[in-house]
Amino acid sequence: MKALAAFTLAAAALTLSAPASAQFAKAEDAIKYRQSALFVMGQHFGRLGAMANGRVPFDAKLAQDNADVVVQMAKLPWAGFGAGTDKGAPTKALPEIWTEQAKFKEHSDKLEAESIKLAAAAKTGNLDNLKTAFGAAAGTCKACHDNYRAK
Ligand code: ASC
Repeated sequence: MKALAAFTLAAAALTLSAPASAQFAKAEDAIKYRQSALFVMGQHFGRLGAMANGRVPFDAKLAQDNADVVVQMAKLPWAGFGAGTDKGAPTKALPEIWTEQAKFKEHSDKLEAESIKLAAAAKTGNLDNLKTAFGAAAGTCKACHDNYRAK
């Protein structure tokens, strides 16, 4: 019984820490990983943007599904910005990411928080709620890009 409890706890800890402990064989892999995560997030975020901006009809179920993916994807890129990953593959990541780590983390935390609000807004099934939350989340994308991504 004790062993089972210990095993369950260990398994839970492993699951919870998985995104943050992603390990990479080389800098190139970390760079590809973060770019891939951001790309997938952008695709799903873009689908929400199309609804928020009236380019495609609002579909509450689709909005929910896409926002849920954004919430999960928003957790992933940051593990790919570890020490020594400023070069190793083509990247627009600016050196300030590594010299201003606390500030960079504030930006990523903000994105994660706004993504959660976006998913909550999508769940209401109300387009105006989605528009408001989409605008706030897009603002966090832009703020980070303005500061930490080369033009
Ligand atoms: C997107 C996307 C971004 C953000 C940004 C918001 O859909 O891919 O990077 O929105 O353009 O300003």
